[in-house]
Amino acid sequence: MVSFFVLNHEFMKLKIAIQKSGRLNEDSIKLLKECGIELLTGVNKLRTEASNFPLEVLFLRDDDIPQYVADKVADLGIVGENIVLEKNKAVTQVEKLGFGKCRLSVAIPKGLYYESVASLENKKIATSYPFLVQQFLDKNNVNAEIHEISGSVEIAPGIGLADAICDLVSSGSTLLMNGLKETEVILKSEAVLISTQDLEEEKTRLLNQLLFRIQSVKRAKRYKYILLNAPNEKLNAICSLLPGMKSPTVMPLMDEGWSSVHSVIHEDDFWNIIEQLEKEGAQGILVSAIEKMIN
Ligand code: PRT
Ligand code: ZN
Repeated sequence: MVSFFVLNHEFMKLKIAIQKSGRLNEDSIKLLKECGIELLTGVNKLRTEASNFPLEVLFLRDDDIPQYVADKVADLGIVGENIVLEKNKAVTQVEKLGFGKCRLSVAIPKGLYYESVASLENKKIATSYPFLVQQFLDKNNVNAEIHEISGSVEIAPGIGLADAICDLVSSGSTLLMNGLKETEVILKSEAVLISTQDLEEEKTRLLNQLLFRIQSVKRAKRYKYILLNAPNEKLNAICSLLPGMKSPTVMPLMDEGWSSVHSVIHEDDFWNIIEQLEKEGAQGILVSAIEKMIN
């Protein structure tokens, strides 16, 4: 009995569903790779597994991922928050992943007058997101007719199918090309990791291992490694600009009176700090990407 139990654990794998093809496919695979997970490449286009982590990968259409995860066919999924919220299935959002960023917006023909959400009263809105649009209208006490279409939403006003649209926007060029202007952002979205509710204990342990790696990769992307030379009399001023993870590393150079300073800086402060470092007399400033950052 005991040995069966052990054996069962040994072969337990997490199943993760990712997009088969489309905007999130490459970044999802890249994220797993950055987490040190190597996927076996075979002929099977629907599933594969990792060679060095107990993980099986299912390739699906993004719209189907929340349902598969809710039904526990997959334990985890990587999908846009827009799809998770629209499908409204019983899944848990575990972590935002920092890619696939976009917004779900209402847009109307450029020439039309628009004052506020109330301008949508009694209008016809074409969208692939009927649930989220209805939620938005209800929240704003607006009555409008939702016309659900599955693609090419942006052409709906031009062909007389609707007065307005609600669709995903990233650069805004699709709206521009179709003579539309964005009037309301109803959701800001990015790819998220979702999991089934009540994941069993052993799988939760594996999920936590994966999550630890994902968070280290995400943290590393927000920081840069910086290396510079500083005259010793300026060390205090320069080090106070570079608090680093604990404090900067300072090492003497062969050149008398100079030190080498190593630290990490947050991308938000990057240009500001670089300018101040130069003003304080830092020289030979080198900046590089960090692959993983633990804590
Ligand atoms: O085949 P499958 O069903 O899996 O894929 P799909 O065609 O439904 O989805 P896909 O691959 O287009 O998008 C997958 C996910 O990427 C979406 O659910 C979002 O979470 C995310 N994402 C990020 C986007 C965009 N940016 C985006 N710009 N999804 C779609 N678009 C489209 C938008 O619908 C519009 O047609 O791009 C156009 C607007 O882009 P801009 O740059 O012109 O504003
Ligand atoms: Zn889709």
